[in-house]
Amino acid sequence: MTKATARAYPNMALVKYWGKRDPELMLPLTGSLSMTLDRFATTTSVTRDPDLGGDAFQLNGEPVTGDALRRVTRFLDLVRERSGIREPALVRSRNDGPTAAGLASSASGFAALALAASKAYGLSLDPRDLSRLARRGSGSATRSIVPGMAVWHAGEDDESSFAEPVGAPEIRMIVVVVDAARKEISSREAMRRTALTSPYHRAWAESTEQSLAAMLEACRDEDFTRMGRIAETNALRMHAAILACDPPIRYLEPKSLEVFDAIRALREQGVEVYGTADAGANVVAIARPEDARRVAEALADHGTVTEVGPGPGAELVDEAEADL
Ligand code: 2P0
Repeated sequence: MTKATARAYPNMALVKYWGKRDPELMLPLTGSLSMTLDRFATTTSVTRDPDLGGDAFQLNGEPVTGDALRRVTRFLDLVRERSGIREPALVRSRNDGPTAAGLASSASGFAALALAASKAYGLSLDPRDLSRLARRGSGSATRSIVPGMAVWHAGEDDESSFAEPVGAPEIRMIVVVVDAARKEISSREAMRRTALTSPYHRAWAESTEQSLAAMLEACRDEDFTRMGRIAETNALRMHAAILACDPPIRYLEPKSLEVFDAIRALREQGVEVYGTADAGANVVAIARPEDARRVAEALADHGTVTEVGPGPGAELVDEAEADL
């Protein structure tokens, strides 16, 4: 096959990945856990073409050059190395929904690219090896190969650092977009700065290992309350470590904190809901399915709300329905 098309969805971490032990192999400082979402998909086709002078990349119909193209090429080089086929490729990709939804498009992007590229270059990878490959593009993409709740094992080496499914009670997430602007400092740069300058970096790593072990227990016990508490604490600890960088980095805005306050107010009214936030100002509420609508209504004053549930893992799709 010389062409393949794949779709993957972003994920939202309940125990965050924030730091690399090995930036070359993309081995993380700690394991992490997330839910793959059922909205905001990325669909990507990869077409091998020996007549191209080099790889080409189109995103939402527009040609992309510079660093973003180099990152795609470096990723395709890994696939070419494994397949022994050296041909360049045309990569066409489309992000669904609002691009600045505050959701990690690099996770869905590299998960879809890993599957489409591996097929187009004739590789047949099982989910574990696909997850290891996606990891080399972007850490969070490791988890977007997997449907629903996923744990990414930190691992010891390239072999052992992959994501797999975890049994857990069904939850909903209510994404509250308070600021749709593109963030100024990338996760990659902020992670690096945290490792180099934040005095809380080591404490972050230690507490996250404990949080992940506790979260896996809570998932197994179907204990929503414990899952929510761990997720909120872990997110705020990540932001605390980031705030302590030199020079400082602050992703949370006054509006973000207002959403965390509104979430706490809902809890005081008896609705069990918890908050999390990634490397940006937007906040995500975590609720039981039966409470999701009430939470969405209560948070609608603070920003644009979207309710999301557990979504599928990376999958091959028909080029004709992909509308690239
Ligand atoms: C996560 N984030 O666990 C954490 C929480 C953002 C905050 O993974 O350098 O875009 O490509 O591995 O995957 C964002 O980091 O960074 C991220 P790279 P990535 O979802």
